[in-house]
Amino acid sequence: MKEEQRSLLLSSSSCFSPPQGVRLSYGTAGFRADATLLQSTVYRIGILAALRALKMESSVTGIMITASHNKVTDNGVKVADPSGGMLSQDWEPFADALANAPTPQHLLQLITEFVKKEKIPLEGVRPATVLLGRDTRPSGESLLEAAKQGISSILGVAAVDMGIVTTPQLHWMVLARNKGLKAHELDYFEQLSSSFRCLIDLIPSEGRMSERDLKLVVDGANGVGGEKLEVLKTMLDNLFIEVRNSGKDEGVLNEGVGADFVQKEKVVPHGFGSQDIGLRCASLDGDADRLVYFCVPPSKGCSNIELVDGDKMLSLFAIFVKEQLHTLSKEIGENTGSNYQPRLGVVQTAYANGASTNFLKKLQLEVIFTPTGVKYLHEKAAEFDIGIYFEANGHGTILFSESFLCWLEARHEELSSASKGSEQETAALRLLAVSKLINQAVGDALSGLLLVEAILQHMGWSIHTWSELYQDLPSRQLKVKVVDRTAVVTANAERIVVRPPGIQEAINTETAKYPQGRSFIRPSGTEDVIRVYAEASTQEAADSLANSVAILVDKFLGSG
Ligand code: G16
Repeated sequence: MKEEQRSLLLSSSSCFSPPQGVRLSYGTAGFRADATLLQSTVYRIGILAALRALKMESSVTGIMITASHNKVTDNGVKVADPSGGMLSQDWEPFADALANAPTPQHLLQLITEFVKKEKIPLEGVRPATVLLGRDTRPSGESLLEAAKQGISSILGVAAVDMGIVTTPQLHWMVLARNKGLKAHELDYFEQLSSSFRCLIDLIPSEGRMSERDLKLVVDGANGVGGEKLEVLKTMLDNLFIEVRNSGKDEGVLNEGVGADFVQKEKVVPHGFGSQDIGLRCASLDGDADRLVYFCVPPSKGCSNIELVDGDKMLSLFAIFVKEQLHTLSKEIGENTGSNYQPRLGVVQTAYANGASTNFLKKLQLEVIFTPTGVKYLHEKAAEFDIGIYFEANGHGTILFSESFLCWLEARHEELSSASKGSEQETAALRLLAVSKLINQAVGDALSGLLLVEAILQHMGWSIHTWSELYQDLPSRQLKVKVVDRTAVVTANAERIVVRPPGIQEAINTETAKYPQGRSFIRPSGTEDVIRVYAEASTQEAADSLANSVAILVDKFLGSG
């Protein structure tokens, strides 16, 4: 490493000392903590993102300053790889080591060794870029400055501030820039609105919905998603969106609002109530990478909701994609079509409601399980020609492989010259539009929402028809604060606990008491808690099982 580079790193890092007595670790989606603890971590992640951009042939990477669903006083940092996806997992230990290096000298040594090991070309390379974005948290501005300092301490790497954006917008921009495409926010909105329009235009006019059914009320979690949706909705025809909790008024980010609150508590968010009975409603999370739908049923009192979660979005998308693939494979007259059978697969986690997995299997889909965290689900989904992944919390997308898209485009050309307007050509067009609408980099609440809306209009379905695809098993999620959450070690895609010894047997004994009982625990990677999940044949049973397992967690791990 050149002397100029060494002294640049030493002088800039001396302004960012790590917090005393705190060990930060790279969790489910990057680092998260109280915002006051994060200046040095974010500065150091700036260095990491710059090195990653240089390593990957001077490409573009990204940094997003957000703590997503966590409280407003927290913040965090997520890294977008050149693919637009999450940081490659083999760099996570380096991220951990960087965040915890006690002095500038230790930091420099770590970087020098890593650069050598990874053969990162520091000198004489083409310039690389890191795109920066942040959500609406007040602490975001100064943390973004810290990230900029980190990036500019690596020679030859430029930081480009994209301002306040959703997490998926930032990931989308990184992917677009690396593909040599236009990557501004307006390009993102135009791509989403034009592919949505294309899907709507392909619906036969006799199947069109009435104006009332085209209304959607969205809870923006008082965050960036609501703000962006206000812009996007002006570019849409055939959909009337009313945004509430858009962050413009008094409301606090994620407080009694947002997808995480709605999905976990199963109650209406602030600003919703009896006036919404019968309407289709949706909720975004704090950085708009998660989406859930709900409606306020008249019978249960308006604080309870009918939840339509990520599992149901996965099911809806799977039905639609399967239908298009089936149509595409049909023969047309003399044309026997293609023998190519694309592989369609779906990916879930242990949180997936048991009823959803049964439903997907009945559709004869290949269902794969991974641990929680889109980084795991995304990786698995990318192994299919079309891979659909969703966490029950509403985080997910549909991935199309490059080879499948090439085949699809060629097939569409063939069909449009041989049988323009045929159902096969329309199916090909629909799949092409879906691949443009749904974010190929990461789960995206805004693009997911438009795809849900387009499919519901295509099917002529209400939210109730969608919700009734299958009946969810009643479930309950709880959080338990313990002395040390890292004492819990899981296996088999987090479905069993291997440490502390004895706890899995105790969970099994409790679970066996409940018909259709299932329960698991896992340490959260975004909050300092153990998460408990339980499902059973009735809500009372699911609540009781979750409570018993929470007591076991307390007993085995000690309350924190
Ligand atoms: C992040 C991850 C998700 C994960 C969630 C909760 O979401 O991207 O994949 O489901 O955290 O993780 P945990 O249960 O480990 O706390 P977000 O929306 O908070 O960035």
